[in-house]
Amino acid sequence: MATYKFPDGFKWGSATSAHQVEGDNRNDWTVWERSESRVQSLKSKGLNPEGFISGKACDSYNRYEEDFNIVKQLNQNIQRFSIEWSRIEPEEGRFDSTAMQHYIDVVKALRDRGIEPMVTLWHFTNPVWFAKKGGFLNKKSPEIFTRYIKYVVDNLKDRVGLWITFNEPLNVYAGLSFLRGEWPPQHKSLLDFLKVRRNMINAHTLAYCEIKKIYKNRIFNEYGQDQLGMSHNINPLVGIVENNRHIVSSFILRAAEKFYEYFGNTYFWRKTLPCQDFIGLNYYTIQRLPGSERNLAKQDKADEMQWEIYPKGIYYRLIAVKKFNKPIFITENGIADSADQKRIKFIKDHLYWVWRAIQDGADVRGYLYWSLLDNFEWDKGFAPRFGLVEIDYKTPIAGGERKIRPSALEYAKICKENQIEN
Ligand code: IFM
Repeated sequence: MATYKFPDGFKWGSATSAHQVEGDNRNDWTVWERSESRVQSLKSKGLNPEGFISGKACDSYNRYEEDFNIVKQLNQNIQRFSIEWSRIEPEEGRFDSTAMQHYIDVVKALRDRGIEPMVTLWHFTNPVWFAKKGGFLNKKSPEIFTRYIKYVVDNLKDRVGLWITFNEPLNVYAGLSFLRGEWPPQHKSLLDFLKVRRNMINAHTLAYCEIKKIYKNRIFNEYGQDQLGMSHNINPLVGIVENNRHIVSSFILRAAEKFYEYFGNTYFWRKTLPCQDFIGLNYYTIQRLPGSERNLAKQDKADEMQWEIYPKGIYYRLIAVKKFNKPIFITENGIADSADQKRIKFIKDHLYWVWRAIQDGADVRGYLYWSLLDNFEWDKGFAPRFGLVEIDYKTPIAGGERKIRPSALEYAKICKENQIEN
């Protein structure tokens, strides 16, 4: 068995998002979850709509201290969570100081436990008033979003040093909501998909400039100025990740691959890189074009999502972004595995490739497993279990009983020893 040591100061943690764990939110998702069309569509597939309504979720809005005690117990020293815009600005232009105080307390609770907060400012959900104005289709959305960002950052500037403006804005949110029409507002239009992407990029750029003004070059983390980034989902196409060992043979498919890469990644980097102090990467699986499928062995499939497990993909992506010379965080990587049989191997195999990328020059500063807790997995409801901590939703206590999974204890050992054995 070999040992792979990570650089001193490497951050080890996990991540959550507000809508997925907090409970009792009131945003465009909660409206959609209960809408007649959504309920009917689930029923027509023989599914019980109750399992697809976020409701109390994990009740982390009230139980965050208990959750952070677990984080501490698991030897993690960084925790990524998100702020729910609809709580902070429940009506347009009205900021709720009680909600803000809540998040100040959340950050304090992390700091008190010696855990670095990484704060996401937007993770898929919008206030209802903003959604009614068209959300990120609205030309003014960059200004509207930045007004919210300024309020939050101003309140947390002395306590938080690592910010993420948007989680997976282009490939996941814009794609699922405006191209495939699967997520709210289920608005399917190529043109509007492109507009949403452009507005989100503009919103990030504007927010970046404003946050820089608020910080005025003061430093609130150990990374100096590296304080603001985005989390980009990088599901690569397999032909590309396998370093030009093209599995797809036809010219058209190769062209499609190039187009996918440009649209999914190159365009994003080109537009946003100057306004990212660090790069946040979310990596789960790969995509395959017709012609590059293979018969997956059982162990190569993630149980609940049917996502192919492809650990080396994280290496290819890290090497691909190394040229940008920016610090990198793996802001998400995880597996839905209720039986907890594949999770620790999944983590170790991915960490091995992260380690290899570091040896080959990628400046990776931390790894955050998705997710700390089982939670509300968007349109898939509560069934997929990504958590290091199992939530038993059946117990009468709101937000369910927390049960630390065996893989979490093994991951805790890695966090403590700053190394993996594989
Ligand atoms: O649960 C999501 C998260 O909200 C964003 N990244 C992918 C995760 C798993 O699907």
